[in-house]
Amino acid sequence: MKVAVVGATGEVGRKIVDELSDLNLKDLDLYASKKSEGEILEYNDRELVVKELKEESMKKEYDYVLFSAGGDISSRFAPIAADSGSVVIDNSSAFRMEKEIPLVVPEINSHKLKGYGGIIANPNCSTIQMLLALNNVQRELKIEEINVSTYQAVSGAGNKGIQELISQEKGHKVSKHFEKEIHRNVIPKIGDYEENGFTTEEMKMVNETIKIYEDDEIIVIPTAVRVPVVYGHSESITFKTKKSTNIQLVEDLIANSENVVFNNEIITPLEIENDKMTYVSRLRQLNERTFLIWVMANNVRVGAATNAVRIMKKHIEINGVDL
Ligand code: 11C
Repeated sequence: MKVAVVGATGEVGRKIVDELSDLNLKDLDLYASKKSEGEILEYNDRELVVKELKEESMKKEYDYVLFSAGGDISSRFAPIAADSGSVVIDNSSAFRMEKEIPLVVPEINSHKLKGYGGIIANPNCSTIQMLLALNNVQRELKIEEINVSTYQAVSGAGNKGIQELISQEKGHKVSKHFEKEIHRNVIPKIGDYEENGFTTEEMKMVNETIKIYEDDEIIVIPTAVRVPVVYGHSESITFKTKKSTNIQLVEDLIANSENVVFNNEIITPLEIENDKMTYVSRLRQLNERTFLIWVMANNVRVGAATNAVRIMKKHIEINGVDL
């Protein structure tokens, strides 16, 4: 099987390469921008040399090409790869809301992968962990409304976000990437403002939820906030079910959701630096339809690389691609 990773030297790209280890691919090409050309990345017991991404490189037919190099690179190069016969798994927001492009969290809507070739979109990190946590609740009880506030790590903005926090921790005051100092601070704005006053990050949570759950009626009310954490997005969620229920049933549904750990012990971002599970705790009940939870996951793993590689593995499983 032939696989390529585009954006291999980035924060998510490196994690994708790591997550592909258990497949022990013989044919793995790594691409990045010219400035990373020649960089060496370890893959199992091999050293792979990063190549510069060119249109020609995407004209080779790969079984899978995983993109994590931003929306502009995906918009330009992913269609070339798809037209050349490769299945593309794209981590950017470039194609997510296109009607014919599946937006996939395999534990939730893997049926979208059956018989499908072309571009598959990987959702936004804060959406993925929220929908994984609520997956079984939505299936069994249907959710009327999700009210969510996020506490998002700086790595959501890539390595430059991490570097900005580290440099401010050392006393440098410059804020280049975040519009306010992030060290010892919180910033209640991720992305740009849209006309309705919500940010692009918040509207991703609204629109992607409707598409992934295939539920036009579900209401998502988000506030997205950046916090000075390196890895791990946290979310305070209040949700209202359509059917009346009880706290024990909600706990059972969450605890039995795939790749979700329900645990009322407090687990914090520092403890999940390389973790692939979504953690749910602090379950509380307000009334027979309203519940509160705290959700946490590693944003560059569960929210990006792990989901991308899970899409690829599920696509292989469903469609029987030879390894
Ligand atoms: C953040 N969620 O934490 C963003 C990063 O659409 O894939 C992911 C942006 C995206 O800043």
